[in-house]
Amino acid sequence: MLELKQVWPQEYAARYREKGYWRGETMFGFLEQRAREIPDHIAVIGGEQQWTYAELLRRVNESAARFLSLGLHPGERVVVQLPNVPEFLSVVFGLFRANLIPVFALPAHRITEISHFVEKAEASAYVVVAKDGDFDYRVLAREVKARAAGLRTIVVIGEAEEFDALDHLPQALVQLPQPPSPSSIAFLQISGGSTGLSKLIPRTHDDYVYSFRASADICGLDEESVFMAALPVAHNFPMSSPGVFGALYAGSRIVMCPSPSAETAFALIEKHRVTITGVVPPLALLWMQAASASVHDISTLDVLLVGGAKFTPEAASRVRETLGCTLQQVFGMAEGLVNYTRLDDPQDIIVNTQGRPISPDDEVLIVDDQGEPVMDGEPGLLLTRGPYTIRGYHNDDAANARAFTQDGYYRTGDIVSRTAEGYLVVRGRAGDHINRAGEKVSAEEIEDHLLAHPAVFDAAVVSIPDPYLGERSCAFVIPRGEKPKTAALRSFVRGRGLAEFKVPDQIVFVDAFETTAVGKVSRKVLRQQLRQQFLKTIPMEA
Ligand code: OOB
Repeated sequence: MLELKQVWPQEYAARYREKGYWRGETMFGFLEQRAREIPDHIAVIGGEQQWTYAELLRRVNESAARFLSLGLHPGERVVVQLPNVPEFLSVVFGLFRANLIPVFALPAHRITEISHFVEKAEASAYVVVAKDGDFDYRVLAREVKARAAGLRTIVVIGEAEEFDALDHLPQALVQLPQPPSPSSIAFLQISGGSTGLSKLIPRTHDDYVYSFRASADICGLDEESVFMAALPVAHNFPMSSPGVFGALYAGSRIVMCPSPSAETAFALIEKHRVTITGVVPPLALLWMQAASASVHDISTLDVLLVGGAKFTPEAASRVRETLGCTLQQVFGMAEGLVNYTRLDDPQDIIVNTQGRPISPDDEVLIVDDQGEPVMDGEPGLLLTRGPYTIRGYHNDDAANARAFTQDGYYRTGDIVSRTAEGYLVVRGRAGDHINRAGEKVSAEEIEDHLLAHPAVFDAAVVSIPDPYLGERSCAFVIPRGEKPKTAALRSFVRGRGLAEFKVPDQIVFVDAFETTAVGKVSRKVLRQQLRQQFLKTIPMEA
């Protein structure tokens, strides 16, 4: 098994400790402490379940013992694919307690993504819920098992069929391990995947706890707050910005929302008197539209975080009047850096910027194509390093060579400008992914799937502005022989076992791609050309 590590140069690590960012807290340690301090406070509500902090801790210890009873050893990796249910917390903190390493998959991921995570992380186990809505994760688990030789165990929450039911595993005899080093890796998060398949992001206890402790503070969470997880909780935004982890750190109450539709979310906001939640821009638009006709009283909501993709100033300016709460923009990434507008910022900053970094020690460089810093107000490429931004991906030398500078800055691929007050405005993106309602889709990954179809000679996937999704994906395809049907091609891609959000929204057949006088153009230039042509000839609603 490859070692998991994340190493900051000595002098940085020393500074981050000295300044009190890294306090030696661990993922399990802070929760245990909270359970000691406020055992009877409600920690999480989901469906019919409601657990206090003491109850959550009891379940965490139980699931730690149960995972170890399977013969899993500290340091082994466990792919976790769970929807927004309270068990997400008992499983994940149970893994932390057992010094096992969760790898966070999204509920939408399918065989292609899951087997990639299992393989890249060398995972020994995979945890799923039996069913979520119509989808049966045990069917997916069977496919994963058949494909991933190294996977020893599949653990199911609920009716397990031939797999191990977490609740039925023995929990008595095992000795739980000593707490891990705070500088060790707590889990693997997944990247948005700008080139090819998602990369694995090793985050340490020290760095991650800092990011959500500080986030909880910036977002005003305390023991009176009720945080609702509306987006899939395995994503970095609802997990830690301030997310469910920030909420637990602050001793708040969590409400697990099974679907982010306005209907479901508003009903839960009313029922549980939710004070703060976070959504992606397309959902914010839907919620704003639904609010006036809704029968639910959502007046307890104080703060709506919006992030994951660009929120237009026009939409941002309507949040207060339509939803009656303060907007907090958040611009973050699973690799680290997170920016927030502050709750007491003037309206102009809240509406027109994507916030400023969490930490005084977040270093932000905005440079031109030559790597020279640009002036305030000018757009440039965002590079960053700091006390919770990674210095490298797991098991991916090629990606590391591309994504990090010699002196350890992460190349975010985002084009931003900085205001005189130090706030960032997202202006665009240099990389070739589609930001589809906050879900990142790699053009290259989808092109590879299209190319596997016998009737596809070549394919280029680009992002197109979309009034609802922010961006949608459009695949330009040169057919080989007879043109395939659009629906057949989309279902072919879906049939390759991909998250639904990656299936091209639109397919345009063309006879050829332009070449330059010199010959073939790069994929990047080709995608740009196709996008420009498309925008010139086809109206946005097409
Ligand atoms: C969040 O994390 P990821 O890893 O799924 O995606 C990161 C990328 C950023 O590099 C940027 O391209 C885009 O998502 N993004 C935004 C944005 N927030 C994220 N683009 C424009 N405006 C924003 N407000 O998406 C994420 C992680 C933590 C907190 C919030 C979002």
